[in-house]
Amino acid sequence: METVDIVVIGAGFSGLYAIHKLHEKYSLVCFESGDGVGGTWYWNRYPGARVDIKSVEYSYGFDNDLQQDWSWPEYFSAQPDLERYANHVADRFKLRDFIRFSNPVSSLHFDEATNLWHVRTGKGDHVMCRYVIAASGALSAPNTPPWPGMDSFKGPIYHTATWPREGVDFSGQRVGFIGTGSTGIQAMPLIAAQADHLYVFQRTAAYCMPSGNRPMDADFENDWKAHYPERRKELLDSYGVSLIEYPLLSAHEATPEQRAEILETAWNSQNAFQLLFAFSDVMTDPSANDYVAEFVRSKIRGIVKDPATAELLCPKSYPIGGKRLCIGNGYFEMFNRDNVTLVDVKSAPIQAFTETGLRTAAGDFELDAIVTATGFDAATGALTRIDIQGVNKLKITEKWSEGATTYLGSMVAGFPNMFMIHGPMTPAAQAQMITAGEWQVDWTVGIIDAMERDGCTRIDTTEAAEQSWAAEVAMCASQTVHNLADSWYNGRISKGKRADLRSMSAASRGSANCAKMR
Ligand code: N01
Repeated sequence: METVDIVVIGAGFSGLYAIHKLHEKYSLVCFESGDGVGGTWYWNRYPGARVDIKSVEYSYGFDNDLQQDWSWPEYFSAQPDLERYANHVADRFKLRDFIRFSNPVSSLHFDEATNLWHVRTGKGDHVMCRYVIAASGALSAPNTPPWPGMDSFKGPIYHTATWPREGVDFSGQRVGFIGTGSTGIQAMPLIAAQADHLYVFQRTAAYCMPSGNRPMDADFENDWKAHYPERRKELLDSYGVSLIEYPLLSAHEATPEQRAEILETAWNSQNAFQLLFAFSDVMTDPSANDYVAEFVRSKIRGIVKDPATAELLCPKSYPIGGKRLCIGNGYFEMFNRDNVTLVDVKSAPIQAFTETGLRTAAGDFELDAIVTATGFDAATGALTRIDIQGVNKLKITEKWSEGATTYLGSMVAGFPNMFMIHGPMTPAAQAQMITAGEWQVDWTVGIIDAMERDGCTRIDTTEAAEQSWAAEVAMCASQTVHNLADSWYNGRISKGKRADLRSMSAASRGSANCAKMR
């Protein structure tokens, strides 16, 4: 049996950085379930996959030569460029030797007598280690609702998060698409352009603003390269780990003319999410929020020619920003195509997959292929799918049976020496995940270094600390509109997931800086 100091789970962006930070001082192994690096940007290779934060920000800041040398071809990078970047980093910093690919961790058992974790994997590896860093991703365990009859469908079923590497040709096919979140909205316009017909099965309409993606502008890039050190610091010191100018004007204080002008500017800003920061109270006051929500509904009615389709596409049941704001490239425009049909599965839910397609309460749809973009078992899923047993053989699934509890999203009481990056109740995708991942890894490395320096063998948190963090997260959540929508932020999407504020990651963005201070 092998013994190392540290096991890292996952070779996504945080895992790669953890390897880089630690491998010279400690013996280390990283287990990765895919056969390449990049995590999210390795798996999510569906058509249209693209980040919605500017790549000059959404990139590593730990090495100035790297950020000076690298050039992003577009403002908001597409998946192939992000995967290429992850591979470049793995090669440049010689990280691959530490990674065992296609080798998912299957169990983590803590041995109290030795204070060691026993790590077992799908390929049969058994490694003992002193510390575990779970960089397994907040959005990495795909969610597929268990529809009846899925096995009977004769055509292929794709999940966007496990898209075939060789791509899919939908030419001449009738395609059914389930899921109208950030992923679906990116993928569908490209599939519609190729398929014979696209049926969009919508349960909840989405707010979506234009991405404003464009080829990289040399002056913009050079300006960032000239100011990287101070901008990276600004990112780390900022509330959401992304550079945003926070407005001071309340939507209620603005005159109707000011409101119209500010919202139109935000819509055309080519800055994703700008609508949520159009006024100071969009994310905290439902009545202020409604000005912005109504503005987006008016845009949808202006873009989509068929009034009935437009009305169905208008989100009305939750505030804008309550779920993640989607960023599109021609999503609403796509519904003006003759080969796209919107199907309302809120009023007439999907009942089953059939041999030849989908059955909803309103009737049968004949399809050649079905795509699901039904999201993730977010925040906890990547961990609860591993058999994790801590002190007294306590299983993580039992510990979290009433909802996830963590301290700072980093540690779980009863699971010593195990650290999570982007764990439940961290900001996760509410922040900019590469930069947030860097500071969480730095913080974790600081703890490990201090333990080694001081001769400590075991660190744990307490249930009292978890409860106080849960209270802080709940307090932040209660002040935002996130609580007024069902989404992966608060666990109210995955079947069987406890829907309470304790599993809420979105809310902890406000607490993120507090976490950085401790
Ligand atoms: O997943 P989602 P996603 N019947 O959970 C629907 C990040 N991301 O993969 O809203 C019918 O948002 C569900 O319907 P409803 C980003 O953080 C970033 O799209 O629950 N429909 C919803 O429409 C994002 O938030 C980028 O009623 C069902 C959809 O499936 C996160 O990943 C790009 C259903 C799931 O939406 C997740 O996004 C992509 C059912 N039984 C993703 N079950 C960028 O950077 C679920 N749905 C741009």
